[in-house]
Amino acid sequence: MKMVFEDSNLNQLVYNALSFGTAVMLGAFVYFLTQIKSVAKQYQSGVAVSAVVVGIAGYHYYRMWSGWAEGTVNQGYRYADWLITVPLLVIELLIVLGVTAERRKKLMSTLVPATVLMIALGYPGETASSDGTKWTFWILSMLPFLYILFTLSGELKAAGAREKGPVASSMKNATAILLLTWLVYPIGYLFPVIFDAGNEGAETARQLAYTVADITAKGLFGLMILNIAKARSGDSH
Ligand code: RET
Repeated sequence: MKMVFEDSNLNQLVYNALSFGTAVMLGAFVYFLTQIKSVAKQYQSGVAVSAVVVGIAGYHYYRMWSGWAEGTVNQGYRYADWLITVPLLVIELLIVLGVTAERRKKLMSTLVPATVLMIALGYPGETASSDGTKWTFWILSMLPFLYILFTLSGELKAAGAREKGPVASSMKNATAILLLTWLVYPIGYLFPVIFDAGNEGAETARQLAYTVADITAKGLFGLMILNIAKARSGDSH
């Protein structure tokens, strides 16, 4: 194996994390596919979107992992992955939230462009070498980020208040996972700014943080979406 880092332990740690990420995403892909038919018809597309998200991520993790094994780091795969999957995660949530079709359309028309803007503004900062540029794009990207988080957590709270029993509690779980995992990204991004840019420990921490957050935001969140859809399907049968 060629090495990205001089420290072989850190190199191996990131290699293992990317390999683990690939395995979890591909396993989750198969699982979500088997679950589509287990929910009522109007929620099936929500579970299908979960499968698409982890399928796309599995491919990107495979590319990042094999790149790492050859001694290269391509942050482009992460950003390409987020660019596709983050809008999809928002869409899958809106499908199971139980808002009217009209409201859903309206929410999508602002939230989807906001997610694209957030990721697109992050990339130039992620690949920049100067701290000033990194901070500038971080601040710009935080604006759509905060808008998305406030809007989604407001919708989730409102939806949770409309529901009771298992639907309400699975919505609470989904909200917690959403807020906790999404916060990891803007913090992980700053590791090379807070520490020295060439610090291999900080770079390892950033790769691990992104990987754990991706697994949680896509896989575990997908499970929460499935729980909501299942609880809802029980109600309507
Ligand atoms: C960036 C740049 C710095 C500022 C902010 C960011 C936010 C990224 C987010 C990514 C979410 C990814 C998800 C992936 C799912 O699998 C782009 C790091 C705010 C919130 C949910």
